[in-house]
Amino acid sequence: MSDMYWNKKVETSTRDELRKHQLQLLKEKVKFCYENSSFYRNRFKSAGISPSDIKTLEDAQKIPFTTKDDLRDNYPFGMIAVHHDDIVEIHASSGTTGNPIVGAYTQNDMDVWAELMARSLYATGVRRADLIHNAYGYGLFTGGLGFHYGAQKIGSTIIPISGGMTERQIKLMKDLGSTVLCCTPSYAIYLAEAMKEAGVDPRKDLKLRIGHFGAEPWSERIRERVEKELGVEAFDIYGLTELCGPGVSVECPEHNGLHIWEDHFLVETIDPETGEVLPAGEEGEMVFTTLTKTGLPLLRFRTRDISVIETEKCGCGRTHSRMMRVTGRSDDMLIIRGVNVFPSQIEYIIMGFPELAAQYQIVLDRPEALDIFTIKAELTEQTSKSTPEELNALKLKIRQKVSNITGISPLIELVKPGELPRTEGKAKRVLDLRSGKI
Ligand code: DLL
Repeated sequence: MSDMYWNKKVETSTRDELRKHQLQLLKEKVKFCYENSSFYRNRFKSAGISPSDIKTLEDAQKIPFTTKDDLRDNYPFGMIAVHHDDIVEIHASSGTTGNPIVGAYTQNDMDVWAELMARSLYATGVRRADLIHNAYGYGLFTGGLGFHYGAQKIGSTIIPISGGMTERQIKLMKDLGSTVLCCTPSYAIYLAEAMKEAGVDPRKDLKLRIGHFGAEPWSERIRERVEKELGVEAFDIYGLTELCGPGVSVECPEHNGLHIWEDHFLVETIDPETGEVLPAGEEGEMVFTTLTKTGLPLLRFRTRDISVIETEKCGCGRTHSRMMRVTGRSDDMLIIRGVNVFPSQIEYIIMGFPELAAQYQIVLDRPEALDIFTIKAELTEQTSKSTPEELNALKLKIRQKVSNITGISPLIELVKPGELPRTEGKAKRVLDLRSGKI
């Protein structure tokens, strides 16, 4: 039985023990932030509170929220609570404008992250003997390296294939006998389709048994499809750059929500409109406090992810509360092929091109497995008279700029002045035709 857990004592400790442990860490972290981060010291002062006001876990509610905007306004290193020399690794994800959100980690943060990823992989049945095909992107995105560190901690064999080159992915999965697949759920579906086309039958030709899918919302219908088509047991895994990356929470074999590793994170659910804290079991925006992070600790960070938290013990014996699937966001962030994109980033880019008028539209569709990302932009009266060659060169420039800033390449459609739909009220900048497509 104990072989089910990476750290049985922690994963199955009573809720009382867990809460006691959280309170101790919360008090220490609040004091640490007050003493080491001018951002938090100022926040505390303007809220009229001091670390000694935090005496219970509920007292955390006295602390003002931290938002993505705070990170953006203090880009890149304004919120770091340690000396620069103590930062050993940087990751990043999309911010709301041109600047990314920077995750800066100390060695302590890296060790915790590897530990939580090992715990997450282990909870789903990954063991030393496994061969892990890791198709999450390596680089600034936390997916690739997060799984990498966790797999190494367990001692499994990691295949750092990263994204793209699907044919080669399939060949290697087959030749090496990979047993675990890690990638976004949409790439898993794409892989399944590509296998069909290549005449590869995953159930006969591959040894896959476990799939770790996350970084974007997915549904039970996708689970049924990937399980059937790839012959894996599919697990949902959640996380964000600001907290560590993947490994904040993961599904166990009961498949009834994702266990949040509460010995490292304090989670609350709030009403996104009023900020009011909601009781367990009610849907709201998840807010996390990092209890052990040192490089860039965050108090009451608003994730904008909407979910429901359940606190009853799970059939697997773990006591850490469970978040249900993320059902949406309380801001306008889009996740396109696993990459976070804010409409404001696109607007910022479009406005930087004097050849374009101010009207644009983002169109997202999913005719097959993968998202199609199109930006329609209106030309000015003058540029609409350009030659086809000039227009092609302009398209390429816009595409490159978007790709540089967001990490994802769109299709660009340049349209005549006045061609995009006008509304009397708010402009409809995003046309998302993907929902319910898979
Ligand atoms: O997506 C970390 C990650 C990598 C998680 C690989 C799981 C697997 P970011 O790029 O910072 O980090 O994006 C974080 O992605 O706030 C959610 O909106 C969304 N997200 C992440 N995991 C899930 C999931 C990584 N399992 C943002 N279900 C988060 C739904 C998810 N949305």
